[in-house]
Amino acid sequence: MVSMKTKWTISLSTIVALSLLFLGLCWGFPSAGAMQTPVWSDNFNDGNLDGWTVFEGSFSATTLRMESGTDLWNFASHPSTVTTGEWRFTVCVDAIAGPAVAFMATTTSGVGLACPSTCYLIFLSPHGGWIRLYKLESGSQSILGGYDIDIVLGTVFEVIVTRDSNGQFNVWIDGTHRISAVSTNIESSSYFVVRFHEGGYIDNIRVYDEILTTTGTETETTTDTTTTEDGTFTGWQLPPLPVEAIGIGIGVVAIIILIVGLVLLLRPKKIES
Ligand SMILES: [Ca+2]
Repeated sequence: MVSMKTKWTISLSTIVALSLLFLGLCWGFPSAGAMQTPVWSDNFNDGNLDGWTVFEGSFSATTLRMESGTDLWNFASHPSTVTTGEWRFTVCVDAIAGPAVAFMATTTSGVGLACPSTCYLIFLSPHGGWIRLYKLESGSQSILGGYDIDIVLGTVFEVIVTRDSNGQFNVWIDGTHRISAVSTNIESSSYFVVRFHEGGYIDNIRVYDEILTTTGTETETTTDTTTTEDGTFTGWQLPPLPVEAIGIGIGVVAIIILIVGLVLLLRPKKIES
């Protein structure tokens, strides 16, 4: 009876070990491409402005977002060469003149409203009562599309801009499709430029080289937004978790499972007497 019981115990532990090994091998190779990786992104949760060049006024990231100073003009740029794909960001409008975000700029030169002088930009204006997509070429402005909206100071907008290889733009504001336009005048980009007047902020910038959004916000359910910093809750999604962190987490779990499986397989067997 003792011998039978010992044999049964060994075979059960072997089954458990093989199962754990199988699980470990499966978990060690997570399916690739589950989430699209941005070409570049910044959520400022590291509290710094690394990668940015402030070329007028001031900005701070101590609130874990890119907060404009209160100068009349505040400009900053980040390298960005994407010309077809998707640009996402959260922007807080907190001054009557309103901010502008140039997502495809070939230069950081220009003055005031004509800076950057060659770019496509989204301009949110409480003063004008609209949100518009502009094209600037050598400082000359033209409106590609827009809509009227009363903007209360302090309002936070979730903006998604897409542009395909035919120059077709689509703009979603807070999940609603608002602007459709076509422009092929500018086909290169060197910078992403933010322009603020007397305050406001931008956060959760993500730039992709392919279009993910075609029907509104459905793809937004898997992305991050501001949930934990300074008590400002602007969405229900989880805080940003990089794909790399998920991969490392899965890898660590897989290694632990493999080790446990190996220990069970290789442990000293009971010798029948
Ligand atoms: Ca942030």
